[in-house]
Amino acid sequence: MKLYTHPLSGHAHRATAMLSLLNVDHEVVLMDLQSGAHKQPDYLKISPLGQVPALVDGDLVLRDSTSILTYLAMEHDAERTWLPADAAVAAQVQEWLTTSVKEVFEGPCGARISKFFGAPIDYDGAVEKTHTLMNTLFEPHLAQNDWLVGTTPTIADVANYGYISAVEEAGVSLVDYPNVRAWLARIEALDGFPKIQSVAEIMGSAA
Ligand SMILES: N[C@@H](CCC(=O)N[C@@H](CS)C(=O)NCC(=O)O)C(=O)O
Repeated sequence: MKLYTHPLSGHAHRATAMLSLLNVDHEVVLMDLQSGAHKQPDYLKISPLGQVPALVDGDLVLRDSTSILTYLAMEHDAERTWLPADAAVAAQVQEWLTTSVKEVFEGPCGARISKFFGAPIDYDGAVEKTHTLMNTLFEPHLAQNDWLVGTTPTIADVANYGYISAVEEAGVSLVDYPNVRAWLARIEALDGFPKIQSVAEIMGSAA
């Protein structure tokens, strides 16, 4: 299978992390976002919105990070611990996947792309949304639980990790959220888990 990706993308990091955690053999296609490779006709056949990540496995084409997580967990985890089959647990995982694409996208991801990539997003608003999200949802939940769902890591943790982990680089302190920081460290300690790279590291190494 082929993963179309870019190291600056927290969305793509979800797919990269899952492939690594499950030790799935794959080819990496690095998309040059700066030159607009993701908007070229060939790539738009794979991802009509011109976004990374995308995963191509035979005839299957997936253009969305959380769908890639679902596919990999169902297809490459014989134990089904990353996406348990139990209806209630699977629904709880879905709840957190939706949080990752809505509230985490608007808060932590918004702060990052506003600060570093000039996205037309209100930076202060994204910072405020991040603190609200940490105070109302993540910190209280993680004060009672080691993982977002159940007692072992799932794709819910993988989906939410990247942009929250990267938010301090975007100027939003997590100092008031010790349980969130402990959860991030637990994820990073998982066998095979690749930490998300900082913007400074990637821009530095690209220079
Ligand atoms: N729903 C998609 C969104 C992916 C996404 O927004 N990717 C960004 C990079 S983080 C992108 O490719 N942006 C380029 C664009 O939208 O033009 C997913 O979850 O994979």
